[in-house]
Amino acid sequence: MTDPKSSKDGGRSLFWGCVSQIVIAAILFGGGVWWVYNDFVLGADVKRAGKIFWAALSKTRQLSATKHRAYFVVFDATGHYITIYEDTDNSRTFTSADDRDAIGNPVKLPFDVTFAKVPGPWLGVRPDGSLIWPPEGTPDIPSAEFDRLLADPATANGDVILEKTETGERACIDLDPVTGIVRKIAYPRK
Ligand SMILES: [Ca+2]
Ligand SMILES: [Ca+2]
Repeated sequence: MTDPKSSKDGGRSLFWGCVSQIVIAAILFGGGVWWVYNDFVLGADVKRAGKIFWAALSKTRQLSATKHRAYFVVFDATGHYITIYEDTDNSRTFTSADDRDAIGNPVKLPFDVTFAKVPGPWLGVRPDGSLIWPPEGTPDIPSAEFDRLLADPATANGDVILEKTETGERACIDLDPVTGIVRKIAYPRK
């Protein structure tokens, strides 16, 4: 026959065992949620904006290579849109004579994300893939300098910086003018 006292103790220890398991599960779940939030939700818009810019530049390089003509990524003055233009007059600079490419409808950045810094009003790509940097634009940041500045979020910089106005989250992008590639996209936290 079961001793009613020990049965009561057993029930109590079972209860506390369940409670501790629930607490551990809650901590693990909370940690998991935080990890997911930190890695996927926080900065999701600037990450998406970085990919949009990367895709637009890749498309521009592809057009330049296949059509043997310079093409331009043109930044809208509001900082929300980018459009691809052809160097129609072959001047190797963006002018009013240049046509917007047929496929190049303006691409909008995610809500509340803007270009906080760009090389200039436009960025050109030669048929060999190298970049035409706007002469009146902000000078290229060399890759070693980009990496050095990135070590401290307070000094982080980029040839292109995308920023979410509400949160201040940033995507800092390093371009290599010789190869024309997006060398690195970093997301420094302030
Ligand atoms: Ca032109
Ligand atoms: Ca650079």
